[in-house]
Amino acid sequence: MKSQKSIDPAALELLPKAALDGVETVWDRYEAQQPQCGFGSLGVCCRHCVQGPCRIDPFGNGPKAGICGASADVIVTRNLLRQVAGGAAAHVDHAYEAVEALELAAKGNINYSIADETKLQQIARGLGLEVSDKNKADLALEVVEAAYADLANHGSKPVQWLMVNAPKERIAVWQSLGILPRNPDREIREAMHQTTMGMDADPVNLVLSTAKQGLVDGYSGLKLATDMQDILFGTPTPVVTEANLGVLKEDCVNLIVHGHVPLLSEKIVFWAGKLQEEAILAGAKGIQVSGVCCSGNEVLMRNRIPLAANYLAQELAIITGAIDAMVVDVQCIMPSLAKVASCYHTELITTMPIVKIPGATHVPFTLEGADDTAQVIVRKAITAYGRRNSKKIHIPNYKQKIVAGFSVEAIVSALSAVNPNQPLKPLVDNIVNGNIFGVVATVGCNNVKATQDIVHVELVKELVRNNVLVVATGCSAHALAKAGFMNSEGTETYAGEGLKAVLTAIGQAAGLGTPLPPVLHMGSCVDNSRIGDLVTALAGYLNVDSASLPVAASAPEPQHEKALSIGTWAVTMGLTTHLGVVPPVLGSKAVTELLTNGLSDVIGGKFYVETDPLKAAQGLLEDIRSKRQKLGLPC
Ligand code: CUV
Ligand code: SF4
Repeated sequence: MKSQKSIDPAALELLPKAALDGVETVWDRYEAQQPQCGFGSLGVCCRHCVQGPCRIDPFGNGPKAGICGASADVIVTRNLLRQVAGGAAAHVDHAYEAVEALELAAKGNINYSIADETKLQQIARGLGLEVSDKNKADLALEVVEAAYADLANHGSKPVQWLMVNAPKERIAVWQSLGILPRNPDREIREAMHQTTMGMDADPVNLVLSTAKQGLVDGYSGLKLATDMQDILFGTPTPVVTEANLGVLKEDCVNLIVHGHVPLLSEKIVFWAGKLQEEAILAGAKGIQVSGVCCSGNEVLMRNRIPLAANYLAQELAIITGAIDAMVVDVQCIMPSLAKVASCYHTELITTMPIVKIPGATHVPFTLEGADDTAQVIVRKAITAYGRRNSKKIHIPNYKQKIVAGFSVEAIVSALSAVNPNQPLKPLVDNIVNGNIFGVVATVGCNNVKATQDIVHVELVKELVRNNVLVVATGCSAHALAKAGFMNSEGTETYAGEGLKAVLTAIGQAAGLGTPLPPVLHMGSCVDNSRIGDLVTALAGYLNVDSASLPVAASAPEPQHEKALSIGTWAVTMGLTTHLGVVPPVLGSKAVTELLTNGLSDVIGGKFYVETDPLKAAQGLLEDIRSKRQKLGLPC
């Protein structure tokens, strides 16, 4: 078992307090689960019918097939397909809510505005819609109609969101493999069907269906969600703020937003601003909103809200004793939060019909009643402030200054300062001349199987030292923010000479007064679509397949099914995709070989599993080097 729980100094400071307060954390429960089931870990346990559970003996002495005859290859791939479909379902559901919000906003039925007309027009043009002098509500309704058409498509047409946004070369590859997704709901339903008892027994066919789910995730989940959210709330531009638990303010009402969909958290941020006076009347200096997980990333990118904690530290945030209320929407919310909150004065508030936690207060969120709900929640936080026990409060004094908000638009605008006519040229030129050796996207979660943040931080340290530009989202971005990779001091400390020179030059040209950070925060998990857009733009500019770019992806500490779907999408984009935690597939040698090797001949990308961050960095550098070689670039 791993020796250390976290490398985050704030987490390390709070763990003894958790023990002292008698509060159990994710790490305690992880220990209690040891040893974890070997069959499950290898992916060779099947519970898809009631004759089971069945398991395959990985050492070959016991059963080689389930009761129905399913082999290890079949069981492993069926399980993987279901996991990736689970992740895709989460993202498509998220996107659907955002489409609905845009529809109601455009019809004037809810109190949300259309904040970014430029983005709306750009998306409409991409969809082939006539933009000319339409008012924004009408145009938004046409975009909404196109989105609903994807979700209600009963024919065999591939989803339009993919067709208009993906690189042409990739579309051809996916078409030849027969994995262009149609209606995303239909594809997810089909994946569930395909994996029930007595269905597909061809591991290769199951892996291809898994790849198709990656595309569902990428275009009908991530891309669609980001597009809708940018139209509604604005496309991010660079912001300066802070990260880690030190952002909590002892003398303020501390309200945490946790989860993923920004529809409620945007309103919370707004009303926390409006109701400051009430907090002051209650004896506080004001209201401090901070973020956990991807809700945190969303309101960070658009509203400069500081990041409090990533996935593994969500309980520790409450253990500071300084959180008055934590409001959650969907995904990555540990059910344990209710028990942790009950040891303090913290009010845990659930808001969604599909996320209720016994012990939490449920305040139902609807788009129509969003302002009322947000006010109720902010006032609950103010009331809870009065119940604080000052003896139980301990806020670790750790935080890092960060620059975030790097949408593709923001990156292009910074680069335009160098070359207004061809903004991508300075980036590409520096990749070509080797000042920037390559680009790696680090994404995804923390996983309790790894020391918190260590894989993110050690991997990225090595990459940027070797002049790799890193773009990050999700809890990876949190980890790197906390570790000081998202400010100009980080450039000084960590970046190799070539990278440092480029970041300094762009920072100067863009009038920032400081170098760009070596890691660009591109947003939440659905904002991985922004990374996809960047990769697509680079491939388009160079007129090459994205699979041949010196670009790779990594989920250093993945835990959620969504991270597997995002990783699968990255593989379909032709990228070598590193996983720093072993996924449950090793029970089949053939499938492991296919995912980590064979797949690259078929689709251009592959998975690369390595738990040691330094070795992983070497592996990714090697991958980038071989891509540079093939493009004839200096290595
Ligand atoms: Ni969506 S999915 S633990 S919050 S990144 Fe963080 Fe990001 Fe993984 Fe969850
Ligand atoms: Fe066992 Fe087959 Fe049923 Fe799975 S589907 S539980 S392998 S009998």
